[in-house]
Amino acid sequence: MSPVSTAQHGAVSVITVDNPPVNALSQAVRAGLVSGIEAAEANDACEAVIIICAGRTFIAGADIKEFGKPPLEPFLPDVVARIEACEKPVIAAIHGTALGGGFEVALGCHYRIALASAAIGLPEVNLGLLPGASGTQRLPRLIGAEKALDVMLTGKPVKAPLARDYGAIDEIADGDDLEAAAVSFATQCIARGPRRIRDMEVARVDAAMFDATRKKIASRTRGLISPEKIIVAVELATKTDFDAGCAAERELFLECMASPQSSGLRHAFFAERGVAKVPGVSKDTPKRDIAKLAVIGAGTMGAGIAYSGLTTGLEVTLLDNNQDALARGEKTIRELYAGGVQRGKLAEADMRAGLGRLNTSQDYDDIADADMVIEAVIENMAVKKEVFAALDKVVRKGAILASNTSTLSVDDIASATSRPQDVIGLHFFSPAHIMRLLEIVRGQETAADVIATSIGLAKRLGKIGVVVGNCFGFVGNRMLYSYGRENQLLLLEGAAPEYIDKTLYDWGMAMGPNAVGDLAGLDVGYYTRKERTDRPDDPRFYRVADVLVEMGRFGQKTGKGTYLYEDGSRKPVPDPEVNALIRAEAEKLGVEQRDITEQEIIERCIYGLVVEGARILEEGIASRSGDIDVVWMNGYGFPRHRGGPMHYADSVGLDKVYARVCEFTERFGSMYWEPPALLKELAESNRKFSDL
Ligand code: 3H9
Repeated sequence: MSPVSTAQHGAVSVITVDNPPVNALSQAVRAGLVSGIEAAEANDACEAVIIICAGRTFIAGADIKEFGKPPLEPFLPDVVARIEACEKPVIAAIHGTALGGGFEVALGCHYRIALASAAIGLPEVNLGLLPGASGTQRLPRLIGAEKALDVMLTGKPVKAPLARDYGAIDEIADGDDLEAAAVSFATQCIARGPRRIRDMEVARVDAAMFDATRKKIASRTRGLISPEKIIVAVELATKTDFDAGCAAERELFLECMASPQSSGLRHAFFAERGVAKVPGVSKDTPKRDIAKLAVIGAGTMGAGIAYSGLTTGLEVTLLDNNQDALARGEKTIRELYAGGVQRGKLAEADMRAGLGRLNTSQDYDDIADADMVIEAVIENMAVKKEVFAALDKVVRKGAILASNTSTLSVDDIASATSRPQDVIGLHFFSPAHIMRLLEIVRGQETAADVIATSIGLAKRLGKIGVVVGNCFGFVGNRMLYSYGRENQLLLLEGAAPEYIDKTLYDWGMAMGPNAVGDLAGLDVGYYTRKERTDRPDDPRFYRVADVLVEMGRFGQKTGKGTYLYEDGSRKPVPDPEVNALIRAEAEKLGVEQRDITEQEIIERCIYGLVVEGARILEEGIASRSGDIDVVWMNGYGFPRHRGGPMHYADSVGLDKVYARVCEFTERFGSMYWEPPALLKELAESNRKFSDL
């Protein structure tokens, strides 16, 4: 059955698209739209046409699942052109989100009416693309080049009332009955006749605006190709006729579509939605009610978690046995709220209500009725066990007991309680109220409803929850060890910190590893390494970092780490003293210093991640390679346009990655570079991690 149907309402033909979940423009929808328009045109009783959608939204775009496959006719630009060419007025009736190709369909229509709750947008940039069905040529004609650029370069949806102010929507429907409002609006449109955007002139624009835009977005779009192509296409809309503009847009679109960047970003899109599919946990798994949250430990992390909980309406008790720490934690929460209000992100009333839900305490008895407890004390097993033993005694049965550990065994922590089924790891990333990632660590005995509830909590907090298995460092920090290890070895082998950092930053990482270490505090890693029972027998292992910490150089917080920080500045300045120290350490350890290429830095650090990621997959710590990618893109500054380390390896070709890893085994020994059996197997059978 076609996902597109037509019904007649008096003089108005109503074409309805019904292609759940988001009415994406599959081939059948495209063909159905063309047939619907042709039938309406041939129908003498029809004087106007409405395109409307069933379900939760107007068309949310081209069908991304079809991308990368041979294109099927009719092509979307032709569908949009066919709608616009209709001799009878065509009206788009929009609810939910009209996005990408969906909004381009609406731009092909002669008029647009929307529910006040609807939004329009051209988010193609988020997929490494540009609007490819004449959006770059039509939207500037409708709302001017500057606003059109803003819509396309941010990729953010624009709410219907603002879109009407821009001129992108003609009418906001009264009430919720969109179809009735559209039918009534159609009578006005019949009187006005078709109004085609292709025939409109683009309002004059100062040519300098394009370069100003380039400068404005430069740092935000570092390394990306599609934003520049969007600017080029919109600039063309102001200079050439409509058809030439569309032809140029098509070429730019196809270039983007063929780029590894778009493939990486499309992978990111699906991988982030894929994390919701968790083995052993289905949509029907019951969830426990969470209204009262207790957070143990009022440090930066605890305060950030408490604040996140408050902003989503939870009642939160922040508990710390140290009164000063508790006061500091409360102050942090108040400052976070005040900052939100100052930046216009929060209403004062929300701040008051949030702070009204905050309690502080030094007494475990005060959290006896909590629905969930999140422990955020120092990363030390003995201390954590003490906390969990105390929780076990006091907190009501059925409450979820979570640890914000970033590395330690959730099973060991659970063993301090009589209810391991209620214990789970919730690894927040710092700053907890900003970072999107939440690693949800299932222990051996964690109950399915505890996992389901934690996934629900992540959503409620606006985070992406990735469920992972229990091992030292889980997915993220376990892999970080390999990445950091290679950075540290490269330092000893003669690559300067600033050289390594610049190489990886230019490759796309949000920051270089040495700058990150100084930001996070080198002491943090130092103490975590001390907790490791499986520390490799290698005197070079994190040698430079250890020596720096033992000298009191913790990073930004002490004004000195791998770099120097002058007068409280956050700008890393290379320190000749550190370079000399590294040379001396290399000599002591018998490591020969040499010239190291950028390619070697990238391959050793990134393939270090890939090798560890492959082991993680082998051990079942991650359910699929996409989960690992989501962790690294959202928690560790891995460039989204490279799709995460595992997708990146897939895109390079696992045969090539494997060959390089084998070379590293030869050169650097098997302690770190023994190729995982899974990598070998996939490389030899010409498969990818994403095929698993
Ligand atoms: C484009 O249009 C190019 C054109 O300019 C030119 C072409 C020539 N296709 O996000 P959700 C699936 S580029 C296929 O969880 P929400 C999604 O994978 C496109 N599938 O729901 C998920 O599947 P599953 C421009 C899609 O309510 C399910 O729908 N458009 C598509 O949180 C639910 O998704 C965009 O970039 C799609 N286009 O959010 C819009 N979209 O259940 C992308 C969604 O199996 N989409 N799915 O995991 C979105 O931003 C959000 O999905 C939306 C709904 C806001 C619509």
